[in-house]
Amino acid sequence: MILHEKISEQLPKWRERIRALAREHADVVVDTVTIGEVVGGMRDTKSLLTDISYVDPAEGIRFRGMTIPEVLKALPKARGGKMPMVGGLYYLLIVGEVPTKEQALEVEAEWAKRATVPDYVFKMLKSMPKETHPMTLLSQAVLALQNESVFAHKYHSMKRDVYWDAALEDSLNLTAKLPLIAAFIYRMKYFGETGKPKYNSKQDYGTNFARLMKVANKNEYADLMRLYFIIHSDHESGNASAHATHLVGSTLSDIYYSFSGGLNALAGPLHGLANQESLAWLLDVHKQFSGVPSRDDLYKFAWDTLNSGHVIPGYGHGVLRVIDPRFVSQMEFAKKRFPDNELLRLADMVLDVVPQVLKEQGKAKSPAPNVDAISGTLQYYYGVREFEFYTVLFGVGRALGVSANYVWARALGQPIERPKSMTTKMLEDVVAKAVQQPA
Ligand code: CMX
Repeated sequence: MILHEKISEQLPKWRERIRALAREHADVVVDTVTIGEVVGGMRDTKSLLTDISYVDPAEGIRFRGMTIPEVLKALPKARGGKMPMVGGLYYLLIVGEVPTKEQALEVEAEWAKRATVPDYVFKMLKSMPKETHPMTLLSQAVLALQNESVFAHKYHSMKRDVYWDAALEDSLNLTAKLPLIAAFIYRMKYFGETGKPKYNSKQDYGTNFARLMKVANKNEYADLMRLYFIIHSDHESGNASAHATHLVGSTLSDIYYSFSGGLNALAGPLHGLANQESLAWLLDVHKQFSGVPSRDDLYKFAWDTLNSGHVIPGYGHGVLRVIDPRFVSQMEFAKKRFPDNELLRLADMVLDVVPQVLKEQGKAKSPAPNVDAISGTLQYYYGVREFEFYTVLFGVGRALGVSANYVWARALGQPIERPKSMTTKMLEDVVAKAVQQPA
């Protein structure tokens, strides 16, 4: 299969580059760790290696060196749509080159071949209490699929240098099954439908997902979801869902165990949940003012939110210091398709007002919007209005990036993660010494 061939071709060169770094330059200092990093959640500590994506604070995400606008322009488009095929993005993440249309279609065909979910997974989902959170259901379904892991079954009989091959098999199987599982969870939980979803091999990833979700405007929603899955796929390796997947995988747990761990991280309110909070905030404004308020009223509402001790969801970022290009691409999508929508006009006004309010408050390092400021508005417009489901959509997209990283981590023999801890007393001793002997 095409992804196997491409990795085989590239692997010797990559292995040699990493080995040379470890063999000849292990003592070269990249950065010094500060006490701020030790006590502050390792913020910005340079200690992870990936060539798949990189977040530049002044520019945003680059996938294999390409910005989002470059990716959207360069990747082959889906038939009948304006957005690229998700299969082309997966090829780019894994191979590191822009695929031809045929190569992107080959990945799509691989997914179609593998897109079946064993009955026991659906049975398990159906047996869960009705109120179970959709992220719990998704994580459980992924974990249940561990039973199918090629990597786990072959582990004792394969050599280390082919781990990546089994990892790629699993990753293709997992990513192929996720649209079926996510759409099943949606239709079961909110509409009581439990029929077995079927993938259509004549349709691409985006269209299959839109059809299975039963969204009325299927074609536009398919295009939205292509864009959505692409921009949510990866955000380098330090974010919680990517890092959790990487950490679990570093023990040679297979991608099912690893990604289920990643999903559990994504389910946290500080990570994947902000998209629903952001839409809820917009709807609150809309309700309070019975429509789009005046600029002055919105300004006051934003200040009231801050004064009541809450954050304004969808604004600010841990790394980015500019407007998130993932926000921009979604805003452009919306403005082209439903420019007169009231909620969109409100989101636009928020974009004008909130950064000013955050600047005046002077706390947030970045007052600009992040990806979550708009993604819920788009889902809401197309009729997916069950907020708590939004993180599941994020999860389906995130699988693409973390599984590509998982394959390369096995290919390059990345070791088990084991950072070192210190005690508070040790840190205090370091500080005392530094105070006695200033540099
Ligand atoms: N509204 C109000 N206050 C904000 C803020 C916002 N949107 N963004 C940052 N701040 C505050 C922080 O709470 C912090 O206050 P304290 O010093 O009182 O703790 C201060 O500004 C400094 O924060 P920061 O260094 O700029 O940002 P952090 O790295 O600590 O946090 C983030 C980043 C995203 C959690 C934060 O900006 C935030 O809470 N934003 C709103 C929630 C949100 O949109 N989350 C989605 C993130 C997207 C993603 O995960 O990719």
